[in-house]
Amino acid sequence: MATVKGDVHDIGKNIVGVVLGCNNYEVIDLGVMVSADRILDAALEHRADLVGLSGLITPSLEEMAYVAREMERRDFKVPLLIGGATTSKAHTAVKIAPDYSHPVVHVLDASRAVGVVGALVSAEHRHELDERNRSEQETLRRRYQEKEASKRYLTLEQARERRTPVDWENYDPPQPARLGVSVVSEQPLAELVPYIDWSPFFATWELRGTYPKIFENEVWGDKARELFDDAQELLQRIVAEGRLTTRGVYGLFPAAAVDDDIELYTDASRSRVLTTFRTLRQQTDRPPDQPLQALADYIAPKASGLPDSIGAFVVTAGIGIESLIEEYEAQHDDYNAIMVKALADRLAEAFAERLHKRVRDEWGYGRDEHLSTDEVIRERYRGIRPAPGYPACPDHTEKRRLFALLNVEERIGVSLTESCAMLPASSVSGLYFAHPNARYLTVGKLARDQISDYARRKQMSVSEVERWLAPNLGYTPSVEQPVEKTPAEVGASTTGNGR
Ligand code: B12
Repeated sequence: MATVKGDVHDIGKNIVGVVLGCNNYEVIDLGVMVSADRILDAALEHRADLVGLSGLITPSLEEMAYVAREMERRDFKVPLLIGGATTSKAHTAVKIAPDYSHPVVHVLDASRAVGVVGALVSAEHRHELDERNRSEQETLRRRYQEKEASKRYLTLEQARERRTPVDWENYDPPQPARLGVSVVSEQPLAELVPYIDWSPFFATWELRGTYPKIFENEVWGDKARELFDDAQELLQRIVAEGRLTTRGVYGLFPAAAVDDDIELYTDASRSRVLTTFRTLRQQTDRPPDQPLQALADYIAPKASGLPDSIGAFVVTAGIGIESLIEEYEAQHDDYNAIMVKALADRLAEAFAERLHKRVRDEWGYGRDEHLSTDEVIRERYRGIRPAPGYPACPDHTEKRRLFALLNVEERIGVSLTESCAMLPASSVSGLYFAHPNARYLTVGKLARDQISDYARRKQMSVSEVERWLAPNLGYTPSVEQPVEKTPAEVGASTTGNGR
């Protein structure tokens, strides 16, 4: 089992490993950021009965399909299991399973892993599961194709004409107290605790429900309470001993929208462009009264002459996490080793929330907000902070621009992998939009004209953009002529999803 190359998330994989271990399976866990070669070499070396892949972000989906193709090329026969937050039954059926002749099974969560693995290693049940899985995947592929064929797209030009209507004439953009980059060298952990949104914490452990109502659940309320108490104990230790270090960097910049791009300027004179963020616009046809949105719609157009601004940030709560995890692993305490990661993720999100509050204050419009912490967690404030990778901005490579803009690695030690995952894992990045109408949106599927326009704007090749935005393509990209590689060349390949 491994988290694929370029990806750093492993809570889900680790939970599955523990559950399988408890059921007497021997799990060889190769960790995170593992290349196809290493996974498959290890599978041969250990004579594995199954190979399992995990991933959190969409670029990992392409890497998983690559591993499947490599399994086919290297003549593997063992089943391939696919899991992780970014994966789905449909994607596995459409994009991964067709590349490997042997069973490729998507496993939704840890509770299902034991049943699936049990069936796949049993001579009696393997065939039955394989048949059922193949026929289900066939149906999913057909449905996917039908759905895709029925989608209608507007041209990019038409879509731009239907951008989000914003009354710029009557808008007075708030002016930040200070422009430029600021570093939060350490945000005290104790101040972040009240900003923790606990509901996703329970989801990590497969307990559905919102905090604190979850404690009233008749079936798993007691379990949730027990988990919460354990988490509080560990959290107190982390805070008291300062076992995790938080760091953040953020900046506010003069900005203007030019079509779907957002230009950032070096100073208030707006004479020199510092960098440009590229946004993507919805293109699937919808009723005439509905706009086709892009995040750039929430920044005042350059032609308006309004002095608007945009913000950008990266926060981490994962510095120092390794020593804590190693401590628990040395005691064979898998439960707390996973709990540490779950808490660091919560602290990273809490830090993002806390920093957003501070930025709204510095921007001016947040000072008369008067929201309780709970209302802040429920995002009742003005403005949004979309994160590259989320449905409003599905292109992970925009993080490279963001990291360069804020000089993130040098300032706070957070780096990007070849798939644009952030290291340490418990990190969050995003942009700040202050307009009161700004909303999270889903870009959805895109047509060929937008992809080639976007590629031109980003100075990337169309095929490269197609690889990064694979889940958003509303068409099948033209197949590139495969280049025959010798095994040695394949082994030497180090490029990630830019492959
Ligand atoms: C918690 C969370 C985070 C946390 C933790 C992430 C981390 N440590 O890596 C934080 C807040 C830090 C975070 C950050 C980001 N996130 Co986030 N995050 C989530 C969230 C809400 C839950 C994921 C999770 O931990 N689930 C709990 C675990 C236990 O579940 P799991 O991983 O799916 O594993 C289960 C199954 O999948 C299965 N399984 C997993 N692996 C395997 C392997 C095998 C072999 C098998 C059989 C089964 C199996 O069993 C597991 C246990 O049940 C999801 C949304 C969602 N609801 O899924 C978004 C989500 C994963 N995040 C997303 C994104 C984009 C990001 C960011 C890039 C955003 C940003 N710019 O800051 C960053 C990236 C972080 C990084 N380091 O690079 C996207 C990813 C999809 C995409 N478009 O790329 C999601 C899907 C949100 C969305 N709807 O867009 N995130």
